[in-house]
Amino acid sequence: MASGTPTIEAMTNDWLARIGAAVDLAALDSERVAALGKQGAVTGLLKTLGGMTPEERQAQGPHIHGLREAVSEAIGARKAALEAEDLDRRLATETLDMTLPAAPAAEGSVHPVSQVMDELAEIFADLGFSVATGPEIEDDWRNFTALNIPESHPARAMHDTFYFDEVDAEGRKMLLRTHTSPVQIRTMMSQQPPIRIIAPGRTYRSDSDATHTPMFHQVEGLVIDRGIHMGHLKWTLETFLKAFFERDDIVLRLRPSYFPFTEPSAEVDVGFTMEKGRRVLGGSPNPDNGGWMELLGSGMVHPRVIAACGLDPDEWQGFAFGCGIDRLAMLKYGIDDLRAFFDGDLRWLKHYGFRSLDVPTLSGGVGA
Ligand code: 2U9
Repeated sequence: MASGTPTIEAMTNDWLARIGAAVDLAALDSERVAALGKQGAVTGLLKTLGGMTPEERQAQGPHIHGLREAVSEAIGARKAALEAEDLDRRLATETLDMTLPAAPAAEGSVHPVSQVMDELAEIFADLGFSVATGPEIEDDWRNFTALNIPESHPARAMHDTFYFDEVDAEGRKMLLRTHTSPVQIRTMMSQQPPIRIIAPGRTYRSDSDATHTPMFHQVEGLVIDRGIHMGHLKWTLETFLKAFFERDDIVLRLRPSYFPFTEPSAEVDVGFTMEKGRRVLGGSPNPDNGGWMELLGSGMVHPRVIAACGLDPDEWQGFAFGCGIDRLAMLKYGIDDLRAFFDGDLRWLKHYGFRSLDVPTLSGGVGA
């Protein structure tokens, strides 16, 4: 090595001193770049090995590589020391207030239709009903024939029901269920009475305007037992509606009607009164300050429907009812546009939605 050129040992000492003197991580990184970077001094020295004779390389190589290793190790050790100092300093100076509330995390919200379905399940569970579900694609027999709906009934028409090209074993087109009634048919075919179920879910009809959407949500209820009569039907609906609308002064009116699957059949109206210019369910309706709102359809299950499911109608009777869930949600939560339910507008959900961890409002129960 030429005279005046520092020895490897002197260079090592010099670099170790510089590294030891680095006051923070940024200064240490500057030393790392100055020594080991692409243009660094130690890197430059390593490059000189390429121009040496084999003998020179054998003599100098271990020293130069030793320098590089010593510098690398010193940088690693200084880095760990500086990081530890930094942590000690932060632990000594920073405080953590464990009593502060956690920062709010972004969370989704429960759709009003889902909320109402939860409430329905809870109210009817208190009355001994369980929730039954079934497929949305159904066959003609379960959706129409078993329910005593005649071949000529307008509901079967192509323009009212969504049919598929696929056919069932009898060669009849499969369809999107037009009500949840096939779920009750399936239950009656597979379980022995007594039966107490509600069947909530999506239903489909070829209908679209301000008050109808092609997909809507329905809940139907079915009770099959011995000695069931209209009194059981009225008490059940009254108890349900009082719990759902959280008012004790709900008044019901049963109006004679006609459905193929029930006999006798009744529309169920609920009395409303005007409060601050709005219709509110509950209270004694009089023509000056309220009226009747049609809310449900109901009736005693037709003996032909009971027989179609393989039960003896002389032994088993039952009542059934049906209601639109979207409408229940609109009435309870003051929502006035049906179509907004299905727009998927997050701003709307933020306004009308429910906190995801909310339990249905009626967790106190209605049986007491
Ligand atoms: C079986 C036997 C009887 C279910 C019933 C209604 C009356 C009814 C409508 C209300 C508004 C449908 O959503 S809506 O358009 N439903 O009026 N539904 S009785 O009767 C059944 C169901 C299944 C085996």
